[in-house]
Amino acid sequence: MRIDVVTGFPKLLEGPLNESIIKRAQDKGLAEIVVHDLRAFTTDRHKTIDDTPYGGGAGMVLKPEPVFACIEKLQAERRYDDVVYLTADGIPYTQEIANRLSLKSNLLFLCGHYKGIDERVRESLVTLEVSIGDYVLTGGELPVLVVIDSIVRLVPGVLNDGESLLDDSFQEGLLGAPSYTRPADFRGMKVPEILLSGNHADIAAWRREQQQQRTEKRRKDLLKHS
Ligand code: J9Q
Repeated sequence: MRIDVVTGFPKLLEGPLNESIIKRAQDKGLAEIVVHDLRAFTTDRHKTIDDTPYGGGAGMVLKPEPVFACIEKLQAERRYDDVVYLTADGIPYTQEIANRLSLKSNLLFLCGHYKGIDERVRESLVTLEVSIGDYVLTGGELPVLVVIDSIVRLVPGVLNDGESLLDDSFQEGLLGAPSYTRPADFRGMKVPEILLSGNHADIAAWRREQQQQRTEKRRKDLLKHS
């Protein structure tokens, strides 16, 4: 899988993409992630990527010229399955969307400012608009990291046995069961006896029950509809 990211703030991405499982995925050749600095596509002395909004109002809007120049250059090199824009007014991001995107070969992500990008970019270049939740952020860089993390871990071969996808509770529409590690007694707080029993069928049934109870108590919305 090849992932390109277009941003005015490449340094916000480089640290997180070069650590842990995402780094390992790239080292193994399972994912290639390339970050592109929008400022490299400006033509003025000050490398201006944003401007004030027409009609007035607070905040700045990403200018169309560097975004078009960057994305058109990339699209001349390969065909993208989707051009994804992270925005608070996008469709809510879910595990189902992550599953679908993880099957693609070429994805291009565009990070906007808090006030967004010129609407003509969205109309002409963007094919998928997603939101990671209902809160205000300063830009699309952190949401892009969330989405890339959720996708890359699903690429076959990225996770090792101890990180198995089979344990992803969200794939079943449930919250996870509680986890414990040694010691079995920490300051008098004991690990549930069943987890020490070695009876794997009973453990699986207990965990399933914990997942049901937690989901019922904390996230009734997950149990409805689907
Ligand atoms: C770019 N708040 O918020 C939720 N998902 C994405 C976003 C977002 C934001 C500001 C800028 C994306």
